[in-house]
Amino acid sequence: MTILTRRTMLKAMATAPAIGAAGAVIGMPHVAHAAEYELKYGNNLPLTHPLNIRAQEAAARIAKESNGKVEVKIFPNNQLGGDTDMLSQVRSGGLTFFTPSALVIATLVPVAAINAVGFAFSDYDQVWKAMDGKLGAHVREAISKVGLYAFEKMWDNGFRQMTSGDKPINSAADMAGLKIRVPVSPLSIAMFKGLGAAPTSLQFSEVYSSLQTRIVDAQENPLPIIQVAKLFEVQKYCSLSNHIWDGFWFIANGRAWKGLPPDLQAIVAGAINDAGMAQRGDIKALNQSVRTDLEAKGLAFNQPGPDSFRAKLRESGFYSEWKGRFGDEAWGLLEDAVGKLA
Ligand code: X2X
Repeated sequence: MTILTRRTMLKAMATAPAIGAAGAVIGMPHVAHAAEYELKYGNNLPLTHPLNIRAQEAAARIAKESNGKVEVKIFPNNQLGGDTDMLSQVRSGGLTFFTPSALVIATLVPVAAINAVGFAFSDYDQVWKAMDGKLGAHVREAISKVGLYAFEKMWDNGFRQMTSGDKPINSAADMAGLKIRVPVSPLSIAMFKGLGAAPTSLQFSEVYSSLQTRIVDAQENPLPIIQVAKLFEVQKYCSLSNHIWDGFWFIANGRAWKGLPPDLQAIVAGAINDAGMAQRGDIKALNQSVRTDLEAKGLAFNQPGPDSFRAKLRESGFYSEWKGRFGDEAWGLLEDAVGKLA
């Protein structure tokens, strides 16, 4: 008798066909033999999110430019488990690629959460200058020290906004006691506690159901995620707080990456970094158009100013505590990009 556990099911799914296989590449001659390098990429987002759309383009380009030698198989939407599972799989080599949010990889590489300090970045010019510059280089270096390779161009998640079920959040005072889901991330927990809320860490795979069953009353994510994960079905209000800028590090298992010959590394890195740049453009455009769609679907929007939140975070000691945790070097690089914070 075969007993199907969650583990054995996940294993079975890992061998099932995934999107992005070489066969899906338009105009490619049929290649009878398997690719020399079969690289698995897992992520936590629905197929319709720009991250998956651009990743499929990258996979097709890699298959083509490598003449079928490299095949990237994509497992979207938590098919291989939640963030915590995928992070351990990419460390062990079970997965070659994963795109954790900066918040999530910070469970392993604490300094990676530096871009998510509350109300630090005010616009995308600041964000990309920092993340493509010294601050990003500092984080990539830290990621390399735990045996992972981070591609040069970070992908965009977006500015995080709050949604809630009972009442809109107009100022920091409305956060008191709010049961809000946050990612599995020490910084998110500390920040929402600092704001007076009652945060719970849950993997993204559990967000919809935990809102539906009212385990939590609120969550926070960029608008494109609220749209593609259909969170508007289980939330009523959206407060445009822009409280965190969040991005995804495209990371590879270090041994698998070093095992690719340099010419193939160049092909893979070129395709992934270019796809990341295009994905940034997609998210920026979506942030501007998605609100109208979500309003039509019943979400009521408001736009609280940042001042009451910033004041509350200062008062609770959030900035000084995290300055100490990140250290002077990283904090200095952040402040070079955004101005004085604490
Ligand atoms: O879990 C989330 O909220 C998400 C999808 O934004 C991250 O990956 C951090």
